[in-house]
Amino acid sequence: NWLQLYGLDKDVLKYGNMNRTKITENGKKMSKRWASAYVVLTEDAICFYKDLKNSQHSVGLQPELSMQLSGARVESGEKLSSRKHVFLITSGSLQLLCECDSAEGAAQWRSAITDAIVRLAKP
Ligand code: I3P
Repeated sequence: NWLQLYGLDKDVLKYGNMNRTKITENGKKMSKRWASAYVVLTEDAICFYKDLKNSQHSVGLQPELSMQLSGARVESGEKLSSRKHVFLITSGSLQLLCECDSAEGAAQWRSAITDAIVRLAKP
């Protein structure tokens, strides 16, 4: 199945498509470059893969970007974009702005990511 294609050995809590752009990396402000991504949330990380709709080459694909969720934070990103349905994930020195195609979708992602962060913080 596709989980094995991705070499994932962790439980997948949520997956789907969204757009994303880096806001800061290594604490440095980036110029925005939105890209569509296939996103997989596990218990300790959120991984952004090249959008499968735009790629026939899924086998052995590594995530383009992955964020560790331990100590991460999720908040509204509305001040950072003219787009609707956005939220910001901050993990270490990386800030990623994510855009979903509906308010409901964004709320579901925010709550799933927040739940994972809270679980990781529990002793
Ligand atoms: C940016 C591009 C982004 C936009 C950004 C623009 O222009 O239009 O999509 O972000 O707005 O600067 P360019 O392509 O010339 O770099 P949003 O889509 O999130 O609004 P910003 O400067 O207000 O961040």
